[in-house]
Amino acid sequence: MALPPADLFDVRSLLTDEERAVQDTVARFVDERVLPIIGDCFEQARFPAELVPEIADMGLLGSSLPEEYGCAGLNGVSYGLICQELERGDSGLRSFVSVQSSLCMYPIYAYGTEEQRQQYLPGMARGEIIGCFGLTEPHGGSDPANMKTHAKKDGGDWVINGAKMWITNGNLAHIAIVWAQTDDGIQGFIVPTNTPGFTAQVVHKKMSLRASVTSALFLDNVRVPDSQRLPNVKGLKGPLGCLTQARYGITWGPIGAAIACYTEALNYAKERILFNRPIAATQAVQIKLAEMARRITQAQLLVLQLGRLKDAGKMQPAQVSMAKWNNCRIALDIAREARDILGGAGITTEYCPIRHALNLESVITYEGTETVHQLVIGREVTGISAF
Ligand code: TGC
Ligand code: FAD
Repeated sequence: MALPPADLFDVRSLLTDEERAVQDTVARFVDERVLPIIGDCFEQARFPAELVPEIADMGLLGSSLPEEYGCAGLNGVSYGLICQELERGDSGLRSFVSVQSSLCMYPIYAYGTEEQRQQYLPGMARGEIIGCFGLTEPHGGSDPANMKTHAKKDGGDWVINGAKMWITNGNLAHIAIVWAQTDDGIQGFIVPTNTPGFTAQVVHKKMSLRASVTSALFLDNVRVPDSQRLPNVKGLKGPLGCLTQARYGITWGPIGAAIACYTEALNYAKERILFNRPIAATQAVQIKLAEMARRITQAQLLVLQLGRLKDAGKMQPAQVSMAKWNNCRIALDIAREARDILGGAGITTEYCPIRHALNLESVITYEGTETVHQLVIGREVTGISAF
């Protein structure tokens, strides 16, 4: 029997019944609700906000957090599969879920008070409260330790001033998780976006992640009570701990984009007749397709082991860096190669590779650029920081 082209090593057989059910549910949603509209959304630079209630109903927001907060309580592998299937649709949709789940709900859960958890998490799981995560600043995102945004204590309040750049969901959000320097190190604040002095401005002219909202945030004497501070973490390890969760999801997501591009190129190559034979019958195209299958298979095995380590409580940030680097790279290369196999047709959004390739230019940059992750591995193996 022929092997399934996008799962040559039967990695799916290594999943539990529950994990397979999660993957199938999200896959159906993507096929039926996302793929028919996403090309147009990308062209129109429109985030499909109408899908958020369905995403929430499926339990995809904060899916790994406990049920007592209205979340699905799924394991890490299931979260990975959710990211993979959503990104098979579009990186923008996966971004929305990554930010809400790993960058906003996770810090409230991990660093917040019980009161903050009760106040925000159930509404966020229902998609009624949308969050954004403000770490990056205009002067350079790779080095967040050099943060300029600061919060000053004033009686029982904090007064926050500064600016954040490239913030996913910024103009959709009801709350922003804002990281700021204080006299006591970097701290996180839950800032309602209707607080006086807070403004969000959409970033226009993007050629990537066009079906996602990206914003600049400005904080001008934004005053919040101490009860909005996340009290259980101080220092850069607070935001970096959130990034480990989000980057983990991003190790899985680009596999979905790669599978979408590879599948489209494979089908096209079998039907495109040139020189009296399908281009799939040429050695040059077969080698390209075989190379895509090889790299997808490696990526699938890498993330499954990473997910099993995560679920066993043993996952290390450097392992996440290696998988984020590898899987963004393979997906971007596959998307560009698939675009080539489609010839001129590949430059339109009638086919997915150009959209995925453009999106993946962001995915390989955000949550730590490829170089940052390479240097994390370099530091891990040499013991010397070369940043
Ligand atoms: P360094 O000295 O390495 O670490 C400072 C403290 O943090 C701890 N730590 C981590 N903790 C958890 N997870 C990690 N991945 C961690 N990495 C480090 C570390 O143990 C230390 O703790 P302590 O207790 O000793 O203080 O810090 P560094 O200044 O040398 O920085 C290292 C570097 C360059 C790796 C870091 O700054 C970095 O990762 N830079 C990249 C920044 C980044 O990824 N920004 C992403 C912004 S958010 C985003 O892009 C969202 S897009 C979402 C979407 O739309 O999907
Ligand atoms: P820089 O840090 O200025 O890097 C420029 C170049 O220098 C890169 O090639 C980098 O690899 C290289 N470089 C950096 N340091 C070194 C070094 N030591 N040695 C060699 N080369 C180096 N941020 C958030 O906080 N929240 C969000 O929701 C969010 N969403 C995003 C959405 C999109 C669409 C995009 C594009 C970005 C988003 N970001 C977000 C920001 C993202 O995390 C940053 O773009 C990223 O961390 C890189 O920062 P930078 O763009 O300032 O590039």
